[in-house]
Amino acid sequence: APQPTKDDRFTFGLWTVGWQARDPFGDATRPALDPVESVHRLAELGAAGVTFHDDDLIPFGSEDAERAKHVQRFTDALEETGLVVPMATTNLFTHPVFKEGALTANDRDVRRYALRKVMRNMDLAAELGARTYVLWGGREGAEVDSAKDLRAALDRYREGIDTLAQYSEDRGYGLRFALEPKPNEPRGDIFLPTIGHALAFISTLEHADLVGLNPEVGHEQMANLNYTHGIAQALWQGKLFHIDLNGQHGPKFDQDLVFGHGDLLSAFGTVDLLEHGGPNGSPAYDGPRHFDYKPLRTEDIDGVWASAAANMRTYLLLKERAAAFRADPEVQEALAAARVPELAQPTLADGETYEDLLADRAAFEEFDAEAAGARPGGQVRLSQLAVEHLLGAR
Ligand code: 3MF
Ligand code: MG
Ligand code: MG
Ligand code: MG
Repeated sequence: APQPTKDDRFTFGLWTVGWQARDPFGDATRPALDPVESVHRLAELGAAGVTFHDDDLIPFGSEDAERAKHVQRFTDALEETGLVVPMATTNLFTHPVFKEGALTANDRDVRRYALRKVMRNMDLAAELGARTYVLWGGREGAEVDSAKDLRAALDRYREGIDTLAQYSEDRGYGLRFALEPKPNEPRGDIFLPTIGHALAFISTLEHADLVGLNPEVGHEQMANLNYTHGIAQALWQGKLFHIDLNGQHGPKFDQDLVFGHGDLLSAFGTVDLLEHGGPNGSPAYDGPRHFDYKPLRTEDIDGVWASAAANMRTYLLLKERAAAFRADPEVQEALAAARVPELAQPTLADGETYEDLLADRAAFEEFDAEAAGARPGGQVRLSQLAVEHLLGAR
């Protein structure tokens, strides 16, 4: 079985393994985890890095001296293990101050406080060498449509993100920002609910070049969307800055299952895209493979580490299966039979104009639509080949 190493670039949020399994109906089932222990355990398991919200590392409201101690212990652990921090983010959702929003709160004082909270953690992120800063707007939204000026909310969202990007540039932090779409939970409706909404929003920013996406498997599936298609468009637009891998069983609450423990065939498609979706079958994405999952509430602390390992093992198994799928001559033949490679050919020939197309009688007047409509699709054969590779039957 494949063993994860730092070369695989697997990363975990401190809040994932550190989740105490408090949910809206029940108390914590596990004790708090020391971030320093998480760093050591994740390193032993083969992870390359960790990510964090400010409050995962430094409890909300800590005094400066206390804050420095937390940072020092964490930095020591990173040094001891060689783990890196490629991404950091801000908790703009737990404290009651953010109950009505953060960057888009009606209350201007709250918006100014939220910006300061992000900027302070950007300072730390830059100090720790992070390249990406994630913004998940969990409280940016509403339950009551009339309680929010929706156009003003988008103005303020844009203002907030442009201000943060300007801060990073002026301070020389060189951070890239990754917006994380989610349709709902905790708000009834969250702004920028899907990859598509976020991409459209980014195009309006002053610092559009510095802002991309951190799409999460479960979030897109909660909106009944195809995650692989979503990240494919983000890649196509050069906007897949980071990724939150996990598992989800369709549109319901945010499950944050282990990667592959939800829609497995979709996870296969995602890994196939990430690892083989680039030019000539090269990887399409070169950032960290980041897991944003929650160890099930039923698990004890040993189960936490087992579930962390499961994410990486499942990814590597899917990577093996995707490589075997791509290398299988029968798959290559089935792809050709389904005319998959033909889609890369431009519809108009080099130099051809629409006038030439209008003059091409073979394209229309003499085209046999009945015959073309009767050509075999070959799609089920490809689907079955993928299933058989996934099952290890080939
Ligand atoms: C919630 C999430 C968030 C974000 C996190 C990272 C708490 O559904 O996915 O996790 O991923 O804020 O930036
Ligand atoms: Mg999530
Ligand atoms: Mg989730
Ligand atoms: Mg996430």
